[in-house]
Amino acid sequence: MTANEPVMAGLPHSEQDRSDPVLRAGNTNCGGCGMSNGHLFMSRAAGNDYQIQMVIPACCGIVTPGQFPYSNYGVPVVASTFGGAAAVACGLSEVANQNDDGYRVVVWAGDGGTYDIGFATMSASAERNDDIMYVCYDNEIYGNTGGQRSSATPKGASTTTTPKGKDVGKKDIMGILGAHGIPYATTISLAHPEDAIRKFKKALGMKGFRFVHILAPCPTGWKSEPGEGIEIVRLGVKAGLFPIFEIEDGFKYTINVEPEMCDESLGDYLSKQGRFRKSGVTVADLRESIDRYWRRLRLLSRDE
Ligand SMILES: Cc1ncc(C[n+]2csc(CCOP(=O)(O)OP(=O)(O)O)c2C)c(N)n1
Ligand code: SF4
Repeated sequence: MTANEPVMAGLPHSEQDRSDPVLRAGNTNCGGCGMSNGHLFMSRAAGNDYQIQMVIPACCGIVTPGQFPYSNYGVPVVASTFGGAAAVACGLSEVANQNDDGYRVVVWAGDGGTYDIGFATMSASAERNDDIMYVCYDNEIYGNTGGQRSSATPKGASTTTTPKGKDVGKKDIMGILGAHGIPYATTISLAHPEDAIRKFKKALGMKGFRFVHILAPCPTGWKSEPGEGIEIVRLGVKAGLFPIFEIEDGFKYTINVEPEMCDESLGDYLSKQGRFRKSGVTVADLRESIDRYWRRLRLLSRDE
């Protein structure tokens, strides 16, 4: 199967070429889109071991495949409303489990669809412990509609609805998902491929509700260089801004990447993105909340 060859959603997996990655060449994502890297890692992790079906609500990810009848996704995809994503995935996974056809059902959603508009349905699905893997590629804005703020937008970032910079910080989505007591919740760094692929494999292999949170650079909205996305993530992780950790069964916290907590990395993280320029947010403005988060994370990850 080649890029731009028509793909019917729901094609029996026996007829799919499993060497196709989830996301194929010729898609419509902007150059340097972190969401594309997320797809690549999920593809590598799935390999020939897992058949994936995706449910994608409104977001850049549902524009990605291009125009019907062509698709640049190499797996079956159902497009859903924001509010419907987790519920549709729940139905598909019930069918997959009853048919025992080996499909792993994945919701692939942006932060707008996860933190805000699809939040209620996602929470209900997590509470039921539906057998789905929910991936949030978090570009910290509503990218597809021109870059409005979401509750994932960090403090100081300019968006079309916060032109002077957002004055409050980001919602703690990992803490919220952890509080649901789901089998697995994890953050993923695109700058740490081994850890990322290990976690995707782990989540794909598990049953029940799994949550995967990716910080996904968006050069268009972040006003950053397309070639610097991975470096920006590396700086964010190094500075402690995006903690890399897992939560199992809601209580077992494991830190996977130790940050250096250095101000220089935080400064570079900010200066590489035009979205922080207007507000003039400084390293000092962010350091206190980063340190506070880490104090909590260290307590939660302590072995009793
Ligand atoms: C209920 C509803 N509200 C608003 C929209 C318009 N809309 C489509 S995509 C989008 C932005 C989605 O943002 P996000 O989930 O963060 O994904 P991204 O576009 O950044 O990839 C919005 C607001 C919609 N389709 N449905
Ligand atoms: S707007 Fe951002 S998230 Fe959307 S395709 Fe472009 S880079 Fe990716």
